[in-house]
Amino acid sequence: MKAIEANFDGLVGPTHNYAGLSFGNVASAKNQANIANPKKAALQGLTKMKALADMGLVQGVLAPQERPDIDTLRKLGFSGSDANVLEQAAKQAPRILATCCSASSMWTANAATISPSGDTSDNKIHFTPANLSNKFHRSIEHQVTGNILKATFNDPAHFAHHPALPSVDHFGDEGAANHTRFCHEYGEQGIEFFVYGKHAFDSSKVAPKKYPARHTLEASQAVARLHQLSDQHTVYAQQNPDIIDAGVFHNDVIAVGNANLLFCHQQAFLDQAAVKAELSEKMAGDFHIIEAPTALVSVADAVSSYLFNSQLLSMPNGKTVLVIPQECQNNPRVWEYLQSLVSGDSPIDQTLVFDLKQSMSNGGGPACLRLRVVMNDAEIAAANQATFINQKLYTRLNTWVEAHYRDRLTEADLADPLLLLESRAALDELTQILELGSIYPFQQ
Ligand code: SUG
Repeated sequence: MKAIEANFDGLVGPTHNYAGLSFGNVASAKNQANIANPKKAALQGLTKMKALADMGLVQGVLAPQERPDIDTLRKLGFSGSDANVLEQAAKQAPRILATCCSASSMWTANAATISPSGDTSDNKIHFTPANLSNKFHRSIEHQVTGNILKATFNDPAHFAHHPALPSVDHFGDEGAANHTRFCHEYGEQGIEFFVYGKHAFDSSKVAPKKYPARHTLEASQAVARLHQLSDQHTVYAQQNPDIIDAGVFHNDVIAVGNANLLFCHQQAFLDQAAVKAELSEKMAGDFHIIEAPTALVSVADAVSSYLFNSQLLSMPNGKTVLVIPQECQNNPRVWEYLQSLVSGDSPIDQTLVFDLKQSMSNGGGPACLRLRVVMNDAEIAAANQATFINQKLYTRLNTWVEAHYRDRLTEADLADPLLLLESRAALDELTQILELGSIYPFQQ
């Protein structure tokens, strides 16, 4: 059956800020305490969504989380009115308050792992929200993420929703940031490629030394079992531990794939030759790998420019487009490499540059901001139609952002009880615009 790849981007929430919460993510650490502009962040994201929809791609939007997360603060012992909870947390544990205010759910590549119906034995699309257990501020996302996914893909005849894996380091799961699906035709059986950072139950295996490996092999295997994937069509690869220590905290910072093309850095994987051989063999037939050599693009340049955190898109006209952040244009070595890449006889025809600086400053590029869902016509029709970006929804969301979002936010503002009220008012209206029902704790 004919299918396409839809992209569901995370809408940036009203509390977007720079709190330096992600050890191992260089940009997050570097920009800690910068002044954030949540309004600009949300509008930059919407601009990318609208541009891709205008190019004829199916583009959806996923709602943000409720932040500040008063429920979690109460679980940690803060009590009284909501304003009291914020006040106590700000006084006694400001760093914990910051973790409960992050707009990190914007990076929907980490929302879940998704297997298209062409790969699963019951022919449904399977969703498993990522537990994101390595970072506390992200580990509190998966419950509401599950609610959002169920409200967006809300027909049990087509969509199978699993709960997140157990929230413990052994099953650390970062979702689609470490998962790629290759295929010859989107609607047919594909190859699912799971990349992990370490083995949880075998300490003889190599692992990074400086920064954490957030994702385990055992988590990937559990997701593959839940999604009813077959071994012949699944490939597991370990990330090169040295590049995790150089700031590559997710595989999508060093590799991107789509259809029958893998674009990656020369140092992306441990035993890269074996990984390439297994992918090529299982893909059987026309399969392309573009490997950027270290001599032209260093790992440091890849991390600072986010060259590989790009979206590799198959356009309706058959062309392949690479969506990159402006930071690639600002790096002369990366830009020169890209120019030579697209000018030759390359599987990539064109680059498309976006200004996503607000998100980039927290380590989130074009690919982090989107969750891919391969869907056939029946599945597109079964999804929540109010979540697909078109001119009307784009205009409505722009107006909604202008009305509800601040253009300046610092860590000190997070305790402001007005910010909580503004955020809840915004999200309440958003659930109506996107026809999501009651998905947030404050709506229960
Ligand atoms: O999990 N940054 C996110 C960035 C996620 C990028 N996603 C992908 N590569 N797919 C993270 O590290 C920083 C928040 C802060 O420091 O305020 C943050 O959570």
